[in-house]
Amino acid sequence: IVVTHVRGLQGEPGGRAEVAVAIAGRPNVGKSSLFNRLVGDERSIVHDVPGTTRDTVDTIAEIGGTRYRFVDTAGMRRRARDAKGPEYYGLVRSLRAIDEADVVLIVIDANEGAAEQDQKIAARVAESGRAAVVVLNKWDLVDADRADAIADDTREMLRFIPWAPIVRTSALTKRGVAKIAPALDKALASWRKRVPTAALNAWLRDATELVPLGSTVRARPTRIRYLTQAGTRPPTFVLFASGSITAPSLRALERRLRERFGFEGTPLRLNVRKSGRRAV
Ligand SMILES: Nc1nc2c(ncn2[C@@H]2O[C@H](COP(=O)(O)OP(=O)(O)OP(=O)(O)O)[C@@H](O)[C@H]2O)c(=O)[nH]1
Ligand SMILES: [Mg+2]
Repeated sequence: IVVTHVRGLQGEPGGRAEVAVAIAGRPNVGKSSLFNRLVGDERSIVHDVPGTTRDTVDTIAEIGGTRYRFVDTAGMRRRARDAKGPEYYGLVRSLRAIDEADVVLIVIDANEGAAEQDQKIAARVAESGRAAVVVLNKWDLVDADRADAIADDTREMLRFIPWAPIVRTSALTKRGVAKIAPALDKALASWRKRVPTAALNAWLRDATELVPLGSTVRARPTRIRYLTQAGTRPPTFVLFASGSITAPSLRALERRLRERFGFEGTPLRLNVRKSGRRAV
């Protein structure tokens, strides 16, 4: 018996799994323009595939050697229209697309800044554990003296996803658009990354000395005895600790974990398990 071809993950002969991308954001920020810049100009659009559970059509395109499936969001391919108004309808559809995506492109009109709706999108991204890249579009309309303030305001508004890189683009002039695909790829690499247990625990021996874990049990400070990465997409860690760890301490640990291992573009999950001395 000769096997003539191997089916890929998506059921195509020799095909690789596509990366699912959702382009989310408020009405009029430039989602369709960016989408057209990203795939419309590409000679290599592969095909459109109907969503199985939605009345939408996804687009598959190859950019720089990566196959992407753009998950249709409201306002991405067609104009949003609904009795409740495009703002509401767009948000609902964006939230659904986020859950179906691997990575989310959050598009913001740089001239208007991030709004409450963008915070909701960011919160959903963090909650559903998706990778993300933030795009400040219409950068051509931004005066140079406002650039830093706009970047700062965006960070503050999107504090649920401080790990997301921010790319400045103009779909109009095409400036910065070429930086989007590499940023998506980097975020995805972080999202899928696995750090060996030995490397984590070597790091832990130094890190815990620098992060006060706060909580004490009978005046004895909490110790993390052991750390392991239990999963990816997003990277998920299990910490075996002698007691509870305060939220600020956990955030400090996450910061140091990121500094050491570089997880730009992905949320991380840190699960704490209390373990007795003999547990590990
Ligand atoms: N100056 C400038 N205008 C832009 C840019 N990108 C998009 N526009 C304009 O902004 C308007 C909205 O662009 P769209 O791409 O339709 O925005 P959208 O987010 O898809 O909008 P909805 O589908 O309604 O949600 C259009 O008039 C575009 O020409 C940009 O980078 N700079
Ligand atoms: Mg649109």
